Amino acid sequence: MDTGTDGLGGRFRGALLGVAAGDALGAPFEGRPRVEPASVDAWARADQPLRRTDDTLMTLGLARSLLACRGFDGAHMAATFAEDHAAQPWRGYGAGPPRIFAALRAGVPWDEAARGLFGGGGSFGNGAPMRVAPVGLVHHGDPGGAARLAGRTASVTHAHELGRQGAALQAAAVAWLVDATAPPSRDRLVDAVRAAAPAQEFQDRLDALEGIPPGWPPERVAARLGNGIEAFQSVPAALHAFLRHPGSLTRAVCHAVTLGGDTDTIAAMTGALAGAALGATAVPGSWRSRLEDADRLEHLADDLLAWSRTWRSPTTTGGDQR
Ligand code: AR6
Ligand code: MG
Repeated sequence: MDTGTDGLGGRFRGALLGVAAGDALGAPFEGRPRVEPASVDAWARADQPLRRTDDTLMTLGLARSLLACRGFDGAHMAATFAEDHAAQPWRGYGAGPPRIFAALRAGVPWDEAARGLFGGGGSFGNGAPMRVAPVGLVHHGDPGGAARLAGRTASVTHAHELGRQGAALQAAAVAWLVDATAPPSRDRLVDAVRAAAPAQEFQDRLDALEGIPPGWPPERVAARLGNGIEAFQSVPAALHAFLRHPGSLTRAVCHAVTLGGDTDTIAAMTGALAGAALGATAVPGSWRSRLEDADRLEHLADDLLAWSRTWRSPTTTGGDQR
C-alpha cells in the first residue's frame, strides 16, 4: 500500500495530500526539542481530525493564485495570502507574514513589504519552502524552472536570499521527484537539486546528508542538520527524512516528526517530497479520511496538472510569468 508509484495525476495529488498530512501530524509536537517515536505513532493511528496550519493554508493560497493568474503575479499572491490570513489568523503563522500583511493594508507595495523585515534583511524562515510544492509540480521534470519560479513566490514574504534559496531547493526536489523512477537514490536527488541553493548554509548540509548513516537516531540527525525554523535547517532535514524512507510516505513523515523542532513544517515538506515520488496511494486511507479538506487539495492538484499541460505542451510556448 505504501510503495505506490502513481501516474502524474496521482503524484500531483500525493504531493498536496502529503503537505497536509505532514503539517497536521507534526503540528501537536511543534517546538519540542525531542519527540518519541511512540508518541508520533500513537497520533498517526488516532482517529481525531488532522487539522491544517499555515503550512497547508499557504500552499493552498499559492496554488490558487498561480491558477487564477495563469502564472506568478506578486500583487495577487500577496493579496491571496493576506486574505487567507485575515480569515483564519489562528492557523499558527510565523511572526513575519502578519507584519507583511499589515504593511500591505497600509499601502506598502508587495515587492517592498517583505524587504522591511528583520532589520531590512528579510526573512530566512521556512515559510516560503513550506508552501512551494505546487511550483515543483507544475515544473515537474524541470528543477531549474521550479527553482526560478520558487524564488519569485518566496519574495512575497521572504526577501532574504536564504529564504528564497530554501524555497528553490524544496521546489526543485519536488520537481525532480515527480518524474523520478522510485526509489530515488540520495546521490541522484542531491545532484539534481544542489544548484538551486548555492549558499554555504545549504551546501554544507547537503554534503552532510551523504554522511548520515541509516542507523542514526533522530537526535543525532537533528544535531547535525538542525531542526529549526530557518529554511537552511528545515529543508535539508526534510530531504533527510524522505531519503531515510524513500519507499514509504508514512514512515518518512513520522521520522520527520521525531526530529523535533519545527515538526509541522519539516513533516509537511517531507510529505510533499514523498507524495511527489510515491503518489496519492502512499497516503493511507485512514490519514486521508482524517484530513481537513482532502477533496479540495485533490481538486487543486488536478487543476494544477491541467494548467501545466496547457503551457508545457510542445505546441505552446511558456511566458516569463511561469
Ligand atoms: N534574522 C533573524 N531571525 C530570522 C530571520 C532573520 N533575517 N528570518 C527569520 N528569522 P518568519 P515564516 C526567524 O517570521 O518563515 C509557522 O509555525 C525569526 O525568529 O518570516 O513564515 C510555520 O509552521 C522568525 O520569526 O515566518 C513554520 O514553522 C522565524 O525565523 C514557520 O512558522 C520565522 O520566520 C514559518 O514561519
Ligand atoms: Mg505551521
